[in-house]
Amino acid sequence: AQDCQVSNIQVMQNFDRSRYTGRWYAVAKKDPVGLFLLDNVVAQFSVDESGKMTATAHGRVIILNNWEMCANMFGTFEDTPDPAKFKMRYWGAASYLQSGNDDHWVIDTDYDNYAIHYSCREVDLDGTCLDGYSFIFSRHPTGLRPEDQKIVTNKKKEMCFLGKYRRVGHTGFCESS
Ligand code: AZE
Repeated sequence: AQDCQVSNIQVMQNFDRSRYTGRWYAVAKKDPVGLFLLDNVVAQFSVDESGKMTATAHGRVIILNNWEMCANMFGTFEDTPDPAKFKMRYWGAASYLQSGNDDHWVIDTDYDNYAIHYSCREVDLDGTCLDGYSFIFSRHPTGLRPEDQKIVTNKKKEMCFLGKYRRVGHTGFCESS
């Protein structure tokens, strides 16, 4: 569907959370309104003994008075009837970082190379997304394989986010913390 209705966006079929575990490097992102992770974004997904999905993430942020730091974040995921759609409660290791409860949808992944994430924070009256964010993840810090780029471009269109992404650089800024 390309009518930009949030409710019509297709997500990953038969999402397998255990195959999704491990490290993912953000290679591109579409920002929401307000403060957000700037770059050096790496996420690590786990599945605990009870089968619940959890994650940690870090990324460079600039908060308040131009204070640049590495945000260490945590997320827990609440299941929904759709195995690829979650509610993510998230918070920072430090209280002055952001916390919230966002949708967390896995749009597509091959588990071994790429993953496409989508979150709409605010659905407009016409059913389109008014404020949302999205990450394109890769298993490889060097970026997406050329063969995965076409898939990603198509999904960006389906999410109505095409042209709204920025590349996410990895400079090692968050590697020491
Ligand atoms: C995500 C991967 C799974 C775990 C988490 C993620 C999101 C984190 C944020 C963090 C924002 C922090 C800010 C700090 C000032 C989707 C990357 C927790 C949205 C803005």
